[in-house]
Amino acid sequence: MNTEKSASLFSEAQQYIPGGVNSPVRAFRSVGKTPLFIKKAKGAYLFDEDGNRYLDYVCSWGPGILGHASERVIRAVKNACEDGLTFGAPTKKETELAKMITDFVPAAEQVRLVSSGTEAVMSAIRLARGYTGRDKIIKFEGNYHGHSDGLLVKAGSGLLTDLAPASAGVPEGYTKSTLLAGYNDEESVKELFSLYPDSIAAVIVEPVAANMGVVPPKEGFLAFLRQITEKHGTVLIFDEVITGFRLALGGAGEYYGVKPDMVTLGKIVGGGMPLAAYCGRKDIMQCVAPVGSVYQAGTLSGNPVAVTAGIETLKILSNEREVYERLDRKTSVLEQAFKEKGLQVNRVGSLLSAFFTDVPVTDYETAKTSDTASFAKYFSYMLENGIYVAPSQFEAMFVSATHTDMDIERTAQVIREYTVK
Ligand code: KE4
Repeated sequence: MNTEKSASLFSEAQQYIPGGVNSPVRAFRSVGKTPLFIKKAKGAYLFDEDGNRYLDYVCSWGPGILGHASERVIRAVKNACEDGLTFGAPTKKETELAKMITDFVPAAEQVRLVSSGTEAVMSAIRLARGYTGRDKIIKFEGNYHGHSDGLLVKAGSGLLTDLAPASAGVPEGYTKSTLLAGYNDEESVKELFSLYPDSIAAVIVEPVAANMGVVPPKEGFLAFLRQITEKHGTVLIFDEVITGFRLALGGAGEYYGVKPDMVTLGKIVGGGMPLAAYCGRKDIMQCVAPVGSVYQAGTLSGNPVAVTAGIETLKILSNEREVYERLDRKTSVLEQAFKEKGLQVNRVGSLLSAFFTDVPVTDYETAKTSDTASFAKYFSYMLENGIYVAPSQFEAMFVSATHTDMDIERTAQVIREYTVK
């Protein structure tokens, strides 16, 4: 496969952009390869600058549930552009999208639109602290919630308090109020609440972890979090930037039947445009400026073009809800193929990870037993077969509505023919 143009574009990009990319995972460093420069995408396929075609299981890290360049979304976006790109003033479309979110997402009574998942999570955490008057938050090892300072804490083993930052440039003080528990480890959460019974503002969790690879919640784990946060007057935040509108129209909240106090959304909610949201109980959301004392703002928040893409995407998903059953069935075919290779496979709906380890992956510790060198060899094999999966063992595979049964069957065949090295 000729990738010369990507290689030369990559070396040029590195002169002007750190690492040649605008988000680290795109640099293909953990698989030791040169990233492909994508020229265009349509349906389930990406086309790189050398003219190679790839069946895409990254789907832009989740937004692409309808496949790339859905005609209806593109048409609506083109029309919206004709009316102007941004006004910095309220529009009725923002109300329309906010209403759709309150209709579909069980916990959403009010919504604030922002421009990225990081911004949604950063704002939700500030709001939970402002609402409760408390400082501490609990996050889970292996969960990623964007790159706001207080959430970049060094993962360690088991229960940790007084955490060190996981990134340069984050002052010690910024992570002192962040507590770390074990994902699926109820005892570690109980211990933190016994240490700090009245000073934890929020627990934030990926209801299905997808940033250590896909790790589903153990039976009852989410209900346990709901119960212990209720008992302590702590805000429960489901970070559904990945699972929102992915697992079901109502996301993980609907899928598992557990209602948090707040939800953060991104990716699908913007239909692939820079749009995200935080939402939740009205009494909490009413604490946000200009109504309340918790400040949050954004020049391009609720951008009319991005909102148009989001509205059109959610309209399609809400009118064709059988898409979720189809996604579930297609992804189960891939799950079966990976299992035949003896890999550890975690799947929830159209989210899937095959781990190159021989222990079941149920948390960060077990995820870390994966052989990343073996994963890198698999990644190269898939690429040589025209299949584009995430360039990291610790990311998810995403299936879109445009992956045909033939695409899925071909992928399963390629997986079955692979010899794990
Ligand atoms: P963004 O700021 O990247 O829009 O969203 C941050 C975020 C928040 N919460 C969850 C659960 C997330 O998965 C993310 C971002 N996801 C990664 C993929 N694992 C985005 C890809 C990237 O960093 O380039």
